[in-house]
Amino acid sequence: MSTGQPVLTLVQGDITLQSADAIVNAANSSLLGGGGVDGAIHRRGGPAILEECRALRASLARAGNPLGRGLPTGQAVATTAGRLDAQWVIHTVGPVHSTTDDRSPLLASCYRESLRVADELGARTVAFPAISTGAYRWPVDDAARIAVTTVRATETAVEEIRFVLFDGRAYEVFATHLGG
Ligand code: AR6
Repeated sequence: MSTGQPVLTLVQGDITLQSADAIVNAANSSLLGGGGVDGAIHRRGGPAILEECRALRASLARAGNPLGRGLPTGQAVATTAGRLDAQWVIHTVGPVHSTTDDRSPLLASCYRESLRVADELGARTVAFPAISTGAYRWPVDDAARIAVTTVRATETAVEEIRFVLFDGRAYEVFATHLGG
């Protein structure tokens, strides 16, 4: 596996309209869909994604997943991308932000594990949303710092890592961290 430095790029918009080898979903442990990016990916990608998610859940249960509740926080798995302009969706489960315990290693793990899965698949371009910054309430500035420092520190054969931010403020915050 060649491990040059990936190019980090930034786009403001809807991640479901991106063209990439793999699009990362900010999912939840159930893998059965939800709101935010997750809802948008399932809506635009169509039912094939949910079908594979159900099969993955079943195999996680058979494998004796200790939590017995699907995909643990910080891990990642891939499915088809259905009708999205991508080959795969990589589903990862971000941590809910906490003011009492530091869950940043779990957020970093989402980026690292997603890139590990991307490498296994042979993906060259990977689009990430700002994991945990919506329903899971992670402050965007801290989430952007963790995202950027983690992908910079991860060895990967992925050639382009694209951050896709829905709103202008998140875009500006990520731009600051990428520029620094
Ligand atoms: N494209 C790009 N970014 C988006 C899009 C989109 N189409 N839609 C929302 N965002 P969230 P989380 C941004 O809530 O915080 C779901 O119900 C959004 O503005 O999607 O990891 C799951 O099922 C925010 O900045 O993910 C889980 O239960 C960022 O994406 C839970 O929410 C992440 O917001 C996961 O929460």
